[in-house]
Amino acid sequence: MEDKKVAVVTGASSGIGAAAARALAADGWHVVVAARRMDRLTQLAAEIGGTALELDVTDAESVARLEKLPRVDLLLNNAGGAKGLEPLAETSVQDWQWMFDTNVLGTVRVTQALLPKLLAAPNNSGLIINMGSIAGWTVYEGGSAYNAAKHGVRVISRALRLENQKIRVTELDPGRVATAEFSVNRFRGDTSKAAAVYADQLNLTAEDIAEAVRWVASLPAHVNIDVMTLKPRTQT
Ligand code: 8X3
Repeated sequence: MEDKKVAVVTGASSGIGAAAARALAADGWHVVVAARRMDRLTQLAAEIGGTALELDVTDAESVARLEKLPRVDLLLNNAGGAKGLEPLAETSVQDWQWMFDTNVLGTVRVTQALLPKLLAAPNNSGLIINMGSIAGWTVYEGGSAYNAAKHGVRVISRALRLENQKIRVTELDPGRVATAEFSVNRFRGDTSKAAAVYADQLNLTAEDIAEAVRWVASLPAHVNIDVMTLKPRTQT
């Protein structure tokens, strides 16, 4: 890793995570790309000169392996997602558990594992960027569990910001971003339902969010961007 600054990106095997890893690497960061799918990660790490690390944010033992990284200056808590779009009365507790385990507890586990390294970053330059969502600010039909989980991420971002003034904490809250997997996962593999979410609409791309990550990470250590909401122009 030479003496480059090190960024850890969770959920880096696709979508916003992969795009953010590429953008950070292009800006000179050594990026540790972490996720479950090692085949994709190995390819991405080779492309950007980074390190691939197998990570399941729902598994404490897997997360504990992050503690062995010698240096971490930036953590992008990006792993997460939605499952289902049913009214609350029809949701399954398993889906609630999955959404809380990945989005909320995944963020907590990874943050706890890497906080000591982030606090040790030179000149208080450590930075945590949490991937929130406009779902953390509003509630929509069928979104109860995901909305609750992303509201939870926002509480985590605010608590970390209050409690750790030797590092910076930013939450990015994207609206509609057309990525290959988010809606396919939400609709349990139904690709035509997933495609309909973005059809005939102005959408953001993963690269748009990656550009925000790159910019926030490029700022000097005395600047904290607390929250940034990103939407396509026509999403109000
Ligand atoms: C994803 C955005 O609007 O589908 O976080 O909840 S939305």
